[in-house]
Amino acid sequence: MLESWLFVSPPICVLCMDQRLQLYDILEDFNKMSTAHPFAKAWFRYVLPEEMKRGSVIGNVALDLGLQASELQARRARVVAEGTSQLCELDTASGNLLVSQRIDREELCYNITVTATDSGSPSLSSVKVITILVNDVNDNPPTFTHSQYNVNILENQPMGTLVMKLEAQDSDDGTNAKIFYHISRETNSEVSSFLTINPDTGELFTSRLFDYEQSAHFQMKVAARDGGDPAFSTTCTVNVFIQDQNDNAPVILYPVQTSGSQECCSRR
Ligand SMILES: [Ca+2]
Ligand SMILES: [Ca+2]
Ligand SMILES: [Ca+2]
Ligand SMILES: [Ca+2]
Repeated sequence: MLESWLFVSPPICVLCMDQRLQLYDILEDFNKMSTAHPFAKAWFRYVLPEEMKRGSVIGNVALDLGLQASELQARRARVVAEGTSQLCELDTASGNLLVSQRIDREELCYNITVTATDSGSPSLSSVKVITILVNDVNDNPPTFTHSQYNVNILENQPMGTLVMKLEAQDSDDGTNAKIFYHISRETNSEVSSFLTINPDTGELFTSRLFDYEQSAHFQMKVAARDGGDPAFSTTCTVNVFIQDQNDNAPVILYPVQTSGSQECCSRR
C-alpha cells in the first residue's frame, strides 16, 4: 500500500566521486536506468519494512545503476549522511545498500537524496533522488492519554445518552493504527450491561437507566485494539459516578400509619 509508506529522513547521499567523464557516465547510466525503470522517470526507489536488522540488504545500487560492483568501487562510491545519523551503508564489494542503523518509521519522514558529484574544481554535481519507502510494521500499541477517566452523569437519563468519548492514539500507520474500542472482559458483567461503546468512535453510551439509590459508582475497563496482525491492545479504567436527582417522595416512617395505602409506607 503506497499510502502507508513514509520516506526516510534525514537524507542520505550516495556520493560518487571520480573524474568528470566517469561522473557523466554514471549520470548517463542513471538516466538510462531511470527511463527503463518501472517506477519513475527521474529516480528509482527501494521498499523495505521498518525495523529491519542491521546489515539487511535494501537494494543493489550497482545493479540498479547498470554498473559492475567493481566499477562502483573504482569510482569510490560511498554513502554520506547529511543528517546526524547514517541509516544506510554501501557495500562496495557487492554493490548492496545495507541497513546500518535502526530505521524507525515513526521517527522518520520524507526524502532520501542521492547525489552524484565530481572532484573537479569547481565541483560539478547533480542530484538524483532515490526514494526509500519504509513500509509500516505494527510495532506500537494504542495508547490512552490517561490510564483512568472519571465522569459524572445524572441518574434516570434515557438509554443512548452519551456518557463520554474515549480516545486512544496509535503512532503506526494505516490498519496498524486503526483503533477499535470495546468494553473489556475484565469489567463486571452487571456493570457492562449499563453501558455500550461505539467501536469506531470510542463514544460511551448508556444502555440502561442509572438509579442513584441503587448504585452511585460504576467502574469499568475499556480496551483499545489496533488492526495489526498480530494486534496490540491497551486498557484504561473508567469511573462513572451517578449523580442524584430528586426522584423520591419523602416517606413517613414514624408514627407508623395504621390506615392508608401500602404505597405511602413503602420506601418509594
Ligand atoms: Ca517503529
Ligand atoms: Ca510502525
Ligand atoms: Ca499499532
Ligand atoms: Ca434520586
